[in-house]
Amino acid sequence: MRRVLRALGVLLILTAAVSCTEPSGADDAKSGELLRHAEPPPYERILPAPAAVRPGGAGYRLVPGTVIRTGTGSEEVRQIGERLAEQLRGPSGLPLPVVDGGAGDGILLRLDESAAELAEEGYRLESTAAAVTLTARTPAGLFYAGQTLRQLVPASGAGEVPGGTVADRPRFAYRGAMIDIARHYFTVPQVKRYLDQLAQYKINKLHVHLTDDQGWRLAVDSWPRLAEYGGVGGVGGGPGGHWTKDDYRELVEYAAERYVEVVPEIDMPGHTNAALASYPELNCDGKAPDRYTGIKVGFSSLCVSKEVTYEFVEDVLRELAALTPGRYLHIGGDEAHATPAADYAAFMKRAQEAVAGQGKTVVAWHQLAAAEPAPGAVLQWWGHDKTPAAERDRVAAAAKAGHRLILSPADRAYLDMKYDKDTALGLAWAGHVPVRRSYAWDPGTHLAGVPESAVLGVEAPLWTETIATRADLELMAFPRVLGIAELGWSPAAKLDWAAYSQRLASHGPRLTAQDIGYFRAPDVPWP
Ligand code: NGO
Repeated sequence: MRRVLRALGVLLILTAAVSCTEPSGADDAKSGELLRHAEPPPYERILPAPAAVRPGGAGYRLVPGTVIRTGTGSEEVRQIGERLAEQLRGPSGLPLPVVDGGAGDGILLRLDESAAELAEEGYRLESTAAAVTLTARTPAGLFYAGQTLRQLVPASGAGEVPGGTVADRPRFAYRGAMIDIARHYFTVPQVKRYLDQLAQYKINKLHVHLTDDQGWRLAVDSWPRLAEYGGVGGVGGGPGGHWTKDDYRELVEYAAERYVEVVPEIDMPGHTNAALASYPELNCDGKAPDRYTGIKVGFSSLCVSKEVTYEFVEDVLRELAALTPGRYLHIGGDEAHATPAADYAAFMKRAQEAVAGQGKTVVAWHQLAAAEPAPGAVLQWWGHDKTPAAERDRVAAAAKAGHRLILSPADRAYLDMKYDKDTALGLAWAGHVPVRRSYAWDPGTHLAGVPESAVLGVEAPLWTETIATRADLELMAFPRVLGIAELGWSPAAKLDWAAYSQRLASHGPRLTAQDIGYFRAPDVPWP
């Protein structure tokens, strides 16, 4: 039986090699027909593709006596070991106790701060008959080594970690996903679940869009009506809700344990109807509008000429900064169509000063390039192939002036765009975004005049005008968010649709095993 299986495996490897020679330039529909599933060999299945893999030699067999060794001296390494054990116990069915001893067989976690050849978040994984050794310079690297190991262990049942070596490091420092909890409210447990799903693919930033016209979702002590009144409702008039400060802290802590930094966004000066509805004094005419449950954009604005507006901005950002250990505060700045250009520039100047006053770094949507980005401000590009040249040029000029960019091209990285005409959920203002289209671009060369050195990384935003449940979220995010994770992590030389689509397909059963309701996109050769 085993020989038959092995022969089958060889056959599959051969067909994989053949299918990988297919030109990746073929158009979307056509390639969907051409590719058939050919299970890649284990080290080719790792997603995101590692910088370097060298399969070979005897592998390490997981047995009932296998232990995870975290050495002595670091509580953090111990925690990483405990969490890895939890993640491996389910699929393997083994007890996998975590022990202090550093020497012996088993799964070894080694933090080696002197390993200069390993990058900040990089790691090395070696699997031999004697042990699987994970080595990293930082705890984050060790965590990622563990996530790679998870993918080398069979999806179910004990088995073997095939022999070989992975030497890995990320291409970009910022590998993000965003969730909009303002249009439809999502709870902290729901967001934690998403975060867990993302962290295993080495995503390290979670941007939370906390406020918009339809809802204000975070408690602010100095302006309590924001959440109490402005947090009620949402698109379509559902119940809505908001996070208390403890809820937010809980998410931040949970994220940190998975080496994810939370990037909170308070969208200003537009997208502020929920705040304007909560406090009449924030409106130029002193009258509070009704709460809003539709999905139009660009109609609201804070009152730029009133001093109380800046008291509000400073209070909110001060309280938010105090809750946020991460370095970034995102202040929105998109679609301020109800704010005249000069007012916009004046407002963004003060909002950026308020961020700096809290010792944080500004992130804003790329419209900030039309005003004056403060030194060090990061711009988030959400344009698309048809964005006018003047707007692109402004962003390129900002990059030239030293601003780093997060790339979220709407016609590639937006998870709320429909896959195709048959997708029931989602929007289509940036066109349809099939899985192949969302993957097949290179962040290092995507924007003319923006060299790779100006690219901080990538982010896949999930706007929730049409997304209300965990099932909606998973259907739109998966599998596209995995492609964005690979673009953020893997070296440019490894980006290849034919190989990626086989790799992604091999993750189908793993997603199912985790009960992730992904879209079985027709352009992916699922098994
Ligand atoms: C735009 C808009 C959001 C919408 C989203 C829908 C940005 C940055 N502002 O993206 O308010 O929700 O499109 O796709």
